[in-house]
Amino acid sequence: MKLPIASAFLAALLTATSAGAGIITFEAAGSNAAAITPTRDAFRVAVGGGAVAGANGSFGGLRREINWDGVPDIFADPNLLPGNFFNVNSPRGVVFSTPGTGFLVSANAGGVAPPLFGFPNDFQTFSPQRLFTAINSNITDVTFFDPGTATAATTSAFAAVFVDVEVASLTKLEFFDEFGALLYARNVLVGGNQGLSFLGGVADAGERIGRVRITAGLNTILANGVLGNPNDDVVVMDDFLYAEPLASTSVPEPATVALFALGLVGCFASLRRRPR
Ligand SMILES: [Ca+2]
Ligand SMILES: [Ca+2]
Ligand SMILES: [Ca+2]
Repeated sequence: MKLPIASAFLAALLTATSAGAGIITFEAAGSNAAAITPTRDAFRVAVGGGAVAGANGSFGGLRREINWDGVPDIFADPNLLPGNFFNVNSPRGVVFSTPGTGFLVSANAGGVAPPLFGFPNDFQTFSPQRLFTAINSNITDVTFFDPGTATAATTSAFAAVFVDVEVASLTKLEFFDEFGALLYARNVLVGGNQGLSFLGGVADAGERIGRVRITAGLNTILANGVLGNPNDDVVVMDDFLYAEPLASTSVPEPATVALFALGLVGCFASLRRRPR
């Protein structure tokens, strides 16, 4: 039970000490929610905002979370979830896109469609009762906006819970800056059949994330109970967590920060040169 926390902190330490600057990793995997909750909590602390959600999944104006559980039935299995649901219906500053044919949030028990996308022996929830997947693709791209607006934004941290990761090196997170340059790529830990995996990254040197690409397994879900093929690893997602998206104009440019720092150095230098 303690291994995931230890490995998360070890990974964070290694990342932080080896590069000096970069993206700090938070990761864990296991058979149940308890196996990944301490790492989820450590990610929450690193980003800030506490543990109590306000309106539209805002935690203290510092962090947003999406657990899918409040999505209404009209936007859940068998109905598609609009890619802009979390910037329009519930404005949280993220829009999803996929090379596939859309997105599906799983049904609650007793609904029109069976829960867990119709795979009760493969999936479980981290937060009951709803899960998330792209349809006809294993790719979900997440882009960021000033919440509720069309103004592009960036974030400094992103994490997701994955369900049923059974094969190493197929499921991963990639972070890109606003110009499309790759900032971070990491495979999600194997959680085993019906297991849960957590992977998150937090920028520690002012990096700004403009897009997150989630690759979930190698298989696809076509509809409730229907896979793209009978062989490859199918993976779906539960909670997303990310730092509050900030419009690019409100983030200090590194050059501005550098000039400001140079100005400060200049001030101190001139103070020290002043005759006594
Ligand atoms: Ca499975
Ligand atoms: Ca959920
Ligand atoms: Ca699987």
